[in-house]
Amino acid sequence: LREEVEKLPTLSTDGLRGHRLQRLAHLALGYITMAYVWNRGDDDVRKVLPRNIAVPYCELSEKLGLPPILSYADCVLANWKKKDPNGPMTYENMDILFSFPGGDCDKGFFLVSLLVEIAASPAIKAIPTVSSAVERQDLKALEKALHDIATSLEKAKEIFKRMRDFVDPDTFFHVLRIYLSGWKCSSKLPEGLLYEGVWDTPKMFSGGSAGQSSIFQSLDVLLGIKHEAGKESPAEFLQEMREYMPPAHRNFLFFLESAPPVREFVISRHNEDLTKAYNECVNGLVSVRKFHLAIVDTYIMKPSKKKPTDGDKSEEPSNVESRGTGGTNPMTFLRSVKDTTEKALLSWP
Ligand code: RCN
Repeated sequence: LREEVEKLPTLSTDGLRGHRLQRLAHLALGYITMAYVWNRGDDDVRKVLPRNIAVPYCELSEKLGLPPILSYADCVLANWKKKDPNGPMTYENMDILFSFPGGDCDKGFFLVSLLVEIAASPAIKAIPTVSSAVERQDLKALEKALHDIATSLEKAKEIFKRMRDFVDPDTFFHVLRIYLSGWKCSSKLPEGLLYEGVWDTPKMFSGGSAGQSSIFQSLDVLLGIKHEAGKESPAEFLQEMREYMPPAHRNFLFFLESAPPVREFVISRHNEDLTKAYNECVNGLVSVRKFHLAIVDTYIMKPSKKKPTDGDKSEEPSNVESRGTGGTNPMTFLRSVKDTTEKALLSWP
């Protein structure tokens, strides 16, 4: 593959007309880059991305406001099509555009993630309704909008459960996880990746992570859930992951920070139905996060503890074994995020 990549011409990005074509090209270059760096997923890694790929990739990344690494916005949000264009957006009627080795593991992982986003999208649409209800002090409208968010979260969790039907834990851990890894604080590329012809020094970028999804970050901001702060804290990681989102998502989160404070409003009203509706949303998030913890246990912790079988020389050193795709310890991070969410529940009376 590397030989073929090195032979590719340096393509101009000027001919990519419109956002959709640019996003598609960014996705393609992201796949080429991950494949070039990680190759077979063993210790034979490359620390230099050749200029014929690096130059158009970084140019396009700049235009799109996305990082020059495969992100959630690429492999999940831009990596799908409908089989029958007139059919529904269901697993059965969809496919991914680009794939990694490991059979259908990538399809299951990316499409289920996408379907979770789709199921949670009514919650995003309810956000302006929540804000205006708080502004107008319309308790009934607020209660209904919060209830709609909770319902949408329940549906998202049901879809999330399908991950177990389509994604094999060992293939995820040993194959797909490697290709989604980044080069920030990476033991394999400790200095990062040199984008030849673009920068004189190597640059570090994180691998894909669910923290790059704007849905759950939006709901945290809306509900006034503030994650553990400090150096290398969940709050810091989540803030950093915003840089990996499409600028429209990043800006949405930024403006949401100054929207009317829902949590304080609910507390100030001492209204049972309203408090319950708020808690229903928080519980919806807790429930998704508990399930996410179970998924991390199945797909990262358990496979990382398995003894390598005879002849399997590709085992990694133990310090990186339990890492998720984002490079952080996913268990510690998610547990803190889940605990903070739980603590946001309001007591009644
Ligand atoms: C795509 C989809 C995902 C994740 C990463 C990518 C992910 C990582 N939790 N989710 N669901 N950790 Cl790149």
